This record gives sequence, C-alpha cells and structure tokens, in this order.
Amino acid sequence: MSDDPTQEVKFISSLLTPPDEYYNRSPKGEHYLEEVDEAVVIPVGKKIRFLITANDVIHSWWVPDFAVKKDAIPGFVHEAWAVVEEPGIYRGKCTELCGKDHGFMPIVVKAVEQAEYETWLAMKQQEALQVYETVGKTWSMAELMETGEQVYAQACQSCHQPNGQGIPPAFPSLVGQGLAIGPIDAHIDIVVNGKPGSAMQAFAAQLNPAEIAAVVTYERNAWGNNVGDLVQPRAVNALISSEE
Ligand code: HEC
Ligand SMILES: [Cu+2]
Repeated sequence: MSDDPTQEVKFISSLLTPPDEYYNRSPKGEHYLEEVDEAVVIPVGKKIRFLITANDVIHSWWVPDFAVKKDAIPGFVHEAWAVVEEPGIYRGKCTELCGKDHGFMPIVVKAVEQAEYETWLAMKQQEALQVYETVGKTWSMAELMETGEQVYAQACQSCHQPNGQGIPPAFPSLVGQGLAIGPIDAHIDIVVNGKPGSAMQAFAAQLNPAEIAAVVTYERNAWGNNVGDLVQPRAVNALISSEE
C-alpha cells in the first residue's frame, strides 16, 4: 500500500451485485458484476506497486486501464506497477478461468487526490483500532448474546433457520445436539474455518473475532441450549492468529 508500513490497512473487497440480478429476478444495474463494497483506494500521480498473490487457486489481476494483468498464484508474489494520472473509478476483473465463480470477481480501484487518500487511510486505521479495542476488552454474557443474536440473524439463519433447527439433512440443527453444545474448541473451529466440501463456509474473513465469539456464545445459550459457557473475542483472535 505504501513504503511506510505503519500505513498498513486490511480489507476485503467483495462483489456488490445482488444475486437477484444474476439470477434474472431483477433488472441488471449499471455496473453489473463490476462493482464491489470496498474499492482499492490509491493516490493519483504516484508510482503504485501492486503485490499480487492468491490463497486458493490461480486467479489473475487485470485492470485494463493500468495495462496490468498478472497471475495471482498461491505461494508466489507477482508485482506490477502503475501511475494513475486521472482521479476516477477504474474497473477490472479476474481474467483466469479460476473456477465456477470466475465471472463474479470484479476489481475496482478508486484513484483519488493525495489528501483524499490520506483521509481514507486514516478512516481505515480508525476502523481497525476500533476492532482492536472491541476484541481486546472482556465481554459480558449479555453483550455477547446481544451481538451474537444479530450476527446469527445476518450470517447464519438463512441455512440454520431462526429457531436454530436448520433444514436437516442439508443444514444441521444446532439445538440440543452436535457441536453447538459440544467441545467449545471444535465449535469455534467450524465457524472460523468452515467445513471444506460443504455449504458451511469459513467465516474468519467475513466476521471479526468479536462477532465470531458472540455468535458461538449465542448458539451455545439460545433455543434452550443453555450450555452456560462463553467465548471471549480475544480467544478467537488468538486462534486465528496462530493459524496465519
Ligand atoms: C450456506 C449455508 C450455511 C450458512 C450460511 C451457515 N452454515 Fe453452519 N453449517 C452448514 C452446513 C451444511 C453444515 C454441516 C457441515 C457438515 O458437517 O457437513 C453446517 C454446520 C455447522 C455447525 C456444526 C454442526 C454440527 O453439530 O456438526 C455449526 C456449529 C455451524 N454450522 C454454525 C454456523 C454459524 C455460527 C453460522 C453463521 C456465522 C453458520 N453456521 C452459517 C451450512 C451453513
Ligand atoms: Cu478468479
């Protein structure tokens, strides 16, 4: 991101186009499959170095306006550079036939004046600090349950259902059986890492450690599970950091 490592910020840039558009249930928007929730922000007029890799299969990072097209390969770091003169939104996409979701991997780069870049950077650093503080503090059972309920509603109930009973056999019930009342480490692990080869995805990138701790606590104590234990965010954070 820059030659000053203290500027380091982390974010995930995900496809913004709603499924209704690609399943033809609603009209397609102007930037259909070329829009993301978090653009890569860079300053104009500076030589920007991109370091490109992958964590699953081979992709390729292609932004035609920058004349950059580089394979993104697990275990390798490729580099490219560009100087962007004009502020604006630059769109690209994955250009390697990487798998079934290949057509759903847009790249959006937002080039801005240096001052705007610095504002963005300060905002991202502030966000990171907030997560850091939230993760570091000791949470009460009530706080974990409240946040856990929200996280569950947003990220889990589409499969496991609002009452936790799932839709067996496709989506297992979390009530009175299995990991939700079983060993706590294995329970955290399946939420953090998912279950490869099943619809249970890894949530480590999508939820922060506090959200994961809260949703695990919620599952263990909602719907009559009443296991009575709780998970602190810092324990989840330690687990994730030890795996990196
Ligand atoms: C897209 C559907 C889907 C979503 C969303 C989902 N899960 Fe799952 N979940 C599954 C499936 C399928 C399994 C069974 C995996 C297997 O064992 O093959 C599973 C398994 C589990 C298990 C282990 C159950 C057991 O006793 O073996 C837990 C715990 C769990 N999910 C928690 C969550 C939490 C917490 C969330 C939200 C943060 C979540 N899941 C979101 C589909 C989903
Ligand atoms: Cu790809």
